[in-house]
Amino acid sequence: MENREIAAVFGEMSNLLKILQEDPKWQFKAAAYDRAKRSIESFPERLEDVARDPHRRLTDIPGIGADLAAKIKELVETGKSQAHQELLAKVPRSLLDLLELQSVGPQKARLFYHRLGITTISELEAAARSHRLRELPGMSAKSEENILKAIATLKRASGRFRLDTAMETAEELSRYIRGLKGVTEVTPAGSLRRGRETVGDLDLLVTGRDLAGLPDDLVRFGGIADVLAKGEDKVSVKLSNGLQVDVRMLPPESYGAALMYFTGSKEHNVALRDRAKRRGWKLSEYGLFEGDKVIAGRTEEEVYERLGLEWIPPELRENLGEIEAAEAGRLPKLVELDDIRGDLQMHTTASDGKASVEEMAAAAKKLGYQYILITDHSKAVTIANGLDEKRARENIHRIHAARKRVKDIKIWAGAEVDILGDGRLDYPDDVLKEFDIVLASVHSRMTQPGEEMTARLLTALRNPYVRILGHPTGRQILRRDPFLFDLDAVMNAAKQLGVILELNGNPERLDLCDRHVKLARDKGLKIVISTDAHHPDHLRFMRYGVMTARRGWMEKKDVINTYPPEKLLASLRKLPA
Ligand code: DGT
Ligand code: CA
Ligand code: CA
Ligand code: ZN
Repeated sequence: MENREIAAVFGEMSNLLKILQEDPKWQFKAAAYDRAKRSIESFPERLEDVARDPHRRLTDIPGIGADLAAKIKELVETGKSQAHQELLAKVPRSLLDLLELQSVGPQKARLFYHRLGITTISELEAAARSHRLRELPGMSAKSEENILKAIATLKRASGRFRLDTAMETAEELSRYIRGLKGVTEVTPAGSLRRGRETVGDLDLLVTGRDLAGLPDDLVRFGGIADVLAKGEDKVSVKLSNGLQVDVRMLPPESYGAALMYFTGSKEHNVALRDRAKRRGWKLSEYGLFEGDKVIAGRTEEEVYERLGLEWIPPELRENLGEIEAAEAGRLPKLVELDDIRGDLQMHTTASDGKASVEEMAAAAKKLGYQYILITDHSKAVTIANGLDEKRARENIHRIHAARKRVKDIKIWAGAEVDILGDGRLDYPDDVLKEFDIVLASVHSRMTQPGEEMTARLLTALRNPYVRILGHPTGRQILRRDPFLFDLDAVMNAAKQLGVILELNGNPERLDLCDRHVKLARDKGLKIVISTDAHHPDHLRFMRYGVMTARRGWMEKKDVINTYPPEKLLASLRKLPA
């Protein structure tokens, strides 16, 4: 059993306790399960290995006491937890689906279940449409509307997985396959290789010597829920997290052509096939052919070259101008993860982060960074323990103190200041001027009409202390749509005022999205790629931000956190004298 599966069981137990509110100690127990879930999600080793190792103790893991350790052992050994099953038996299973909806937590699910007998998303939708929800305590016509929107978003998203889930799953499965007999190479293709923000299914390509035994070995992978097809050169499985994986076994002679074909996109492939046809050739997953003769196929580079093209990075393969650019030798030299020198959005225990300034700085140093900006929340974001003016000043002192203790990395004192409903900021200017760099973001009243949101953002940008606009559209992947507003106008204002737009690289957000990044690039705007880390491990989300920037055609020079520290500071808007 994988860590994420164990974490998911604890997450469900917490939710069930909160929905039922039967257990006399439900609040206490739910909090313990939540803590354990978070701890397990960020634990770097497989719990199963720790549990089976006689020299290790699960109770050494933060948030895991004797009781939870016993439950982990039980899960690892039997695949089930008795306590979890008992809780599940008390309510219809489908009630938990409601929690997938943005704005529905355990309290609301409990309310809908107890007052209206709602047990499924479609029953909830019917109740919202017939205006039965607004009668309930704490609900209104507006909250009914929000629930209908959330249901629509979920329906649209169904069947797709976030990039990070797909990536982690692909890496785990690839590691397993690489260890199997005869395998020399495993490469993820499809939308994952192109770095799309969501992935429909995984496409893994495998090559090697004598792969005859591979299908049988492959289906022994622990996380498989169902084998959908098992042939000589293709195996399709469904994993326990619902993700489908197509694994294809290929001969080395055509590996490049196959990699190109299965990387896609389909639109890119179609355009390349036409190009081959115009030259009297045929391009398929087996190679580039002149009549029956293969003229290229072993590597992607040789296929592109024969077609008169530079090799095109997978992130650009959407038939959105990359083929023309490759023909003209004008492909952008895309930004790379190695170019990144620092991270300009992260939270600490001062607000809702899980680590201290020193711990965040130490983790950033391990990544080779030269600087970080600490950006705790301001007071309006009460759910994230935002800081009032006094605590913000204390936090600046704390950051300055950490600066003296941690060598070889610049630690800048910043804030993620809330943009209030009317566009004013959540701190007065005399507090704003104390920070090295101020980031401003919207976290409330996200459903304002478009004109109001546009005016709100423009007002915020005009505040001379705002240097960066955080997660500009507010969307959350597979959960929440972007705010309605005139992004074009906001981008133009940012350009004129010298405000940098953030590409929030947290895989829940990726905001700006790839299309918007491209729009920013076409306008000549620079961006900063930040992780919005709430834990040292989250600094690694940078890879997803970089992939998205690459999908938006961004080069190193367009991304300010590839600059050395002095140049970065000089590239920000000048502060008032
Ligand atoms: P996904 O899985 O929905 O996130 O997106 P992809 O791009 O991974 O699509 P998928 O898994 O259906 O197919 C993988 C690749 O195989 C795709 O990117 C291009 C190639 N491919 C699939 N079907 C076709 C097709 O009908 N024509 C062409 N030319 N290529 C195809
Ligand atoms: Ca796919
Ligand atoms: Ca596929
Ligand atoms: Zn934020």
